[in-house]
Amino acid sequence: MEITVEATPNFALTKYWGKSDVRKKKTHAPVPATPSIGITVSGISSICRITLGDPLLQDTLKVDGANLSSEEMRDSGLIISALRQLTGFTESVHIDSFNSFPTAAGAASSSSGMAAIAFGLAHLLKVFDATLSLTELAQIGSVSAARATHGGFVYLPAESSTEAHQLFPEDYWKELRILLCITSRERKVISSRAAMQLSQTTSPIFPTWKEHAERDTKEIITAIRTRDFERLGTISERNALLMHATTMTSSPSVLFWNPGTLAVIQTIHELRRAGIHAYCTMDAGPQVKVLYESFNESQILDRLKDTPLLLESIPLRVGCGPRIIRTQ
Ligand code: 2P0
Repeated sequence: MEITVEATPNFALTKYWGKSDVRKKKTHAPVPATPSIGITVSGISSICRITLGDPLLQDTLKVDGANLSSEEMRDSGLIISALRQLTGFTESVHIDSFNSFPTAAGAASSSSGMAAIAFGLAHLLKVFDATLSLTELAQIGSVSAARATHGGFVYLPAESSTEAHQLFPEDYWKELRILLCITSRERKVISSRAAMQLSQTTSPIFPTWKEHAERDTKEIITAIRTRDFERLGTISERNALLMHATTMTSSPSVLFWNPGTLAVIQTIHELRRAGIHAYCTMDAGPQVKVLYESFNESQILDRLKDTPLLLESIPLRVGCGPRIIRTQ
């Protein structure tokens, strides 16, 4: 049995950064310490082929053509174990996953990768939402993947009892665009998981971050509801900067940015001073996601052409959740 699926990343407008002390009751999936709102994008994706094989073989996972070690397979292994417990299936699992964008570099590849694995396996094994929701299954592997199991604008509460769910569908705000500005293709030196734990345990501003994260998330929901772009952009940028401030003030300090990150942020600030509304958000890596409305696209792309150290910029739209490409 084989299935090929596609899932796209979910970029946070307000960030999940830190874990709660509690876990999901049924699956022990981690629960975020801060609520987050993210957009599932279209234009880049993780494509994942999953095959079930001889029960005597070991599970395998390849990402972008390279075999991962059993240590690196930990997150997908947790999803597979949860499904083995639930359904009793005995076959080995073989996953071959490709990202059309840099892996583990702050472009949310774990959100799309884990969402694809959870979605593909749930379909192969016919585990539907009544037994175990796809959202919770993905969250076992990576918390942000819970958001990537839905399309459009997705809310992930900081609670164990409420799941990530869609607030507004992908066609809700047709002019909204996200420009993925790639400033490095290297894997990051510290994982999101380790960096957020460090922020949570050592940054003196973590309590302030948590407080603002809750407020920002409430406010951004209103901004989306009223399609108030300036408000959405302002809150997103401030929320990202505060999240990065917690990493910079950790012990030891973690700086995800590179000179290209700063160059893009400065260009966007210049554009704003010139009256063009565009805003930056960054996740756990050096890439910048620029939020803008479609009618400003040519001016923004034109201005960014001259930005030093920017390797590539990819315009993205709001997209739908995972889909099946082929079953065999
Ligand atoms: C987010 N990030 O909300 C935030 C913003 C990065 C910065 O979710 O430990 O790979 O697997 O739950 O989901 C990245 O963290 O971490 C992330 P785990 P994950 O998108």
